[in-house]
Amino acid sequence: MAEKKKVKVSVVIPTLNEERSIGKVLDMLPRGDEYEVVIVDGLSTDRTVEIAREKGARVVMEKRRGYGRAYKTGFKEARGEIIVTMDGDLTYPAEMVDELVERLEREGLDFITCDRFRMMERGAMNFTHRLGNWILKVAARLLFRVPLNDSQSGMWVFRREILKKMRLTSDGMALSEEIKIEAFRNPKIKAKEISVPYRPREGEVKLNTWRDGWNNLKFLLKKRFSPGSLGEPEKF
Ligand SMILES: Nc1nc2c(ncn2[C@@H]2O[C@H](COP(=O)(O)OP(=O)(O)OP(=O)(O)O)[C@@H](O)[C@H]2O)c(=O)[nH]1
Ligand SMILES: [Mg+2]
Repeated sequence: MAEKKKVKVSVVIPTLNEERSIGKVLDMLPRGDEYEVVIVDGLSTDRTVEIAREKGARVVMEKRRGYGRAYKTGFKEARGEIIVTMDGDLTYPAEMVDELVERLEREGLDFITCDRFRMMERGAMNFTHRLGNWILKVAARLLFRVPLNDSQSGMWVFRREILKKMRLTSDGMALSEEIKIEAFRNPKIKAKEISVPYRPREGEVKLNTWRDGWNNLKFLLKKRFSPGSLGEPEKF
């Protein structure tokens, strides 16, 4: 009997009511035995889950709220050696997955984070979000000495094995900066930032500018000065 081919790449996407875009995102992703898509759904009340299943994605339900919580659950479900992440809202270039995976391998990298700012399309981000992103980036650079242009990007490409070397605690949006800090601060992890296009969102905005921005800043301060207060890191 032929052995089942091993999954090489798991694309993990958290979703909360993304029915307008999730189908299009899934259509843009590469297909084949080497790939799997894991949708981590936060109990969407629209057709997100139905569409994702129709398109052949594996859907994992995570009723506990939060972007970070969804990803930590998704990482445990992923079977691929390489994990790729993105939003379900059509903002990130799903068509670049292959190219980025190839780059990770060719350059012997462990972690890639995709910078959204250098190639951002018109209308993709309003002024307030740009300002918030700038403040958070400067804070991350000052507090952790990480050479990031975009500390909040949600598109990462990494080897699953490095999760064991990371201390990931955030259940919220702050997981995005936390995973980058963990990757760039660890001398055993070869990390790089690469620019990709970033497009206007489809569907309703979920981010609460002031609440999430402030929480992300508070998180950076706690991680720097009182990491014990963040709780137990996730076990992978
Ligand atoms: N499972 C789950 N997914 C979530 C949750 N919050 C957000 N998401 C999804 O996580 C991804 C990122 O959230 P976004 O709302 O796009 O956040 P953002 O990109 O910072 O902001 P906007 O795109 O401007 O709204 C999207 O695919 C959301 O549907 C949650 O609590 N649980
Ligand atoms: Mg988004």
